[in-house]
Amino acid sequence: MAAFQQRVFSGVQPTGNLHLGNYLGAIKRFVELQTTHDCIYCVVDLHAITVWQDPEELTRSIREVTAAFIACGIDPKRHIVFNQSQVHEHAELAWIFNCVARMGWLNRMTQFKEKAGKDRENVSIGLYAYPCLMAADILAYRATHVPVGEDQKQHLELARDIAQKFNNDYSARIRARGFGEAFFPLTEPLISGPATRVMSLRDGTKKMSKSDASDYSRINLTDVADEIAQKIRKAKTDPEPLPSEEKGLENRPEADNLVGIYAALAGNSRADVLKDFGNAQFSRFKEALTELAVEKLGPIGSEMKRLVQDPKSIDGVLADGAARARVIAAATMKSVKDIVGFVQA
Ligand code: AQP
Repeated sequence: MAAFQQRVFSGVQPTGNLHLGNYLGAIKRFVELQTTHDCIYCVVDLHAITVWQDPEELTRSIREVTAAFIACGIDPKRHIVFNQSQVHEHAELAWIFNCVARMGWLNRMTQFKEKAGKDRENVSIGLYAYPCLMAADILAYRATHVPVGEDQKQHLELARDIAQKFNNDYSARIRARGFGEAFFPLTEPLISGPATRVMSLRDGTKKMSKSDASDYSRINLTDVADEIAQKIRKAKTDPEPLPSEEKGLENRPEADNLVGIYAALAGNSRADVLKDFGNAQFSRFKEALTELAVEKLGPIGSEMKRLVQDPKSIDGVLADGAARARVIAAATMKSVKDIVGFVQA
């Protein structure tokens, strides 16, 4: 494959309370990648409206996700932070990808099946076409790496399929314009660490998610210490003490989840956690987990609350990021239109 400039892209939907899963599976990784890569982090508001969003709540949520990025340690001056709808190239490229992707590919997407459920006839076309927009988000910047939670793995594979088909379909024109064998990179997903899939605190077999009806299923980034303590205290467990080796977590989804959360917050592995807590009762482990979670998340929540008090300054960050993102996306789009054969001024 042709050599592409190493670039990281990822996005978070402004669809409600950000939780520990979003933090450990995605945003914490975004922060770490800043030292090694040029990064573009996007508040994906076009994705959000694939299901109904109250407009005022959406505005609030866009600012809150931006505040979370900054509070977690993303530097919007060195890297790019913006909301998707300010860069129209995302939607434009998504249309071209709608024409590249095949129905059969989208029919296999499990997230659509889960979200649409039995009500398929009644969900938006946007929800179905969501993965094509996601591919456009990434490929508008010809990004080489995308940090995401495990739930997004299938969508990333689809983005690679779209890139590959575009590269093949237009190979002669791509080569003739000096791009070598491939105009789009086959983006690598970055899914690693002990918390790529954080599970609900009420049910260790279900993903922790913004849309779960029970607030006790998740720890929100803006929860105060008492709320964190209460949720961890009430978290579902089994009657056995913790095992002293990782193998002992098999078939114990709740124990596995809490140990994984501890490891990710502490920056070590499940094996390290079990070295310290093997044979401990859950009551002792939950106390330690609460202390660690409050220590790590408390400052983030306070900083988010401080930042959202100043919406003008958040909007300024988004406008500045969008202007810089637009330069890259516009250049990609110009080449794409030329490759596809559109006449342009
Ligand atoms: N439980 C999770 N564990 C690890 N990573 C997770 N992510 C989400 N949930 C978990 C990762 O967070 C990033 C942003 O997610 P998103 O907001 O774009 O969309 P989502 O996956 O739809 O989030 P939710 O909370 O699961 O929303 P609903 O309830 O609508 O389904 C992504 O990288 C995602 O992998």
